[in-house]
Amino acid sequence: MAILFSSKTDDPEPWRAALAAHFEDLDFRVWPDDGGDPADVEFALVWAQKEGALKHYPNLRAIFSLGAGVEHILRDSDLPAGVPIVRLVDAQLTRDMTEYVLAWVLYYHRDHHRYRAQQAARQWRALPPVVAADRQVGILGLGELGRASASALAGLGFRVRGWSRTAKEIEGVACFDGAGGLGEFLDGVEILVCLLPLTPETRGIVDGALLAALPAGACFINAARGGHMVAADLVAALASGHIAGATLDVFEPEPLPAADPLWSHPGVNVTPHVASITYHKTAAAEIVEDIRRIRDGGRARHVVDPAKGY
Ligand code: NDP
Ligand code: OXD
Repeated sequence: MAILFSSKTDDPEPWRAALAAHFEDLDFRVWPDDGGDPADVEFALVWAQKEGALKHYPNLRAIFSLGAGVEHILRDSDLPAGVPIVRLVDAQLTRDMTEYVLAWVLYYHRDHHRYRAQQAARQWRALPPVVAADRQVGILGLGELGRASASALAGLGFRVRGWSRTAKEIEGVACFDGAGGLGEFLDGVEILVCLLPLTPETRGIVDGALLAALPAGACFINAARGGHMVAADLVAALASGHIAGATLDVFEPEPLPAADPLWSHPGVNVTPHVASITYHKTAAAEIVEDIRRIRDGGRARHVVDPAKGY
């Protein structure tokens, strides 16, 4: 069975080994030196493929994303028609994202951003504590990742609310949906976390107006995509003091250019797109399960809707 691997950033070798453990007849081809007959290729594992590259394989049965996001596939205007695109849903990916979100929510909840500033000024001053039950956290996006983070925060006793496209019911989480529910969702959110997919509808959603709808002193964590955030608006909101701190894992472009002022902004923590890194062993097992289903005449479990963009 021929599988194509195409990524500028991921090392193919761990994937080759992980898939070889499942398929004795594996013919693992790495783009662009993929050798052999393109007509043999049944499946593609990709991250940001070259525009039009996948059209070269006439018998492709599914395109698997190497991550949860699929905007890096859908930005290709020359995709093969009718081939399902499958996003990654993996318990390890979800656990790692939950850890990242918990770590930074706790950082802001326990005023570490303020203590960091006090340390720089050699100031010894205890700030009045706020208990978790009085802290309002909001999650933009209640999918695989957002839901897990929201539930974990609720389990720690936070007041948690979440926002999604369609209505949800999640124990311990106040759920809001649709454009009409966004204003009510934002009202009073002191720590905002973005876990949305990047689509035409969500691009630029975290702009000046959205940040202004948060209470003064709110903090922002972006673990989704750089394109969700209007960086200039965030910098302005930090400068005015309305936003007290931001943790950013994702940027446009990536890597964040060395000259970008966000690197040295005292109110910003930068991490290099590591909130949840795909772990090839568990991710490969999920992809193998879907390949088996397709070869048995079924369909993959997490096929995206190109019209929605996720
Ligand atoms: P899902 O597709 O499972 O969930 C997406 C959620 O966003 C859903 O709740 C969906 O609503 C909601 N949503 C989508 N569009 C809108 C909209 N227009 N208005 C309101 N809500 C909307 O995605 P995942 O949870 O698996 O992943 C989320 C994103 O996290 C990925 O797309 C990726 O960009 C990012 N990510 C970042 C990583 C990192 O290391 N920084 C690692 C992994 C992922 P509904 O439920 O109604 O459909
Ligand atoms: C993903 C990512 O989408 O790592 O999985 O960003």
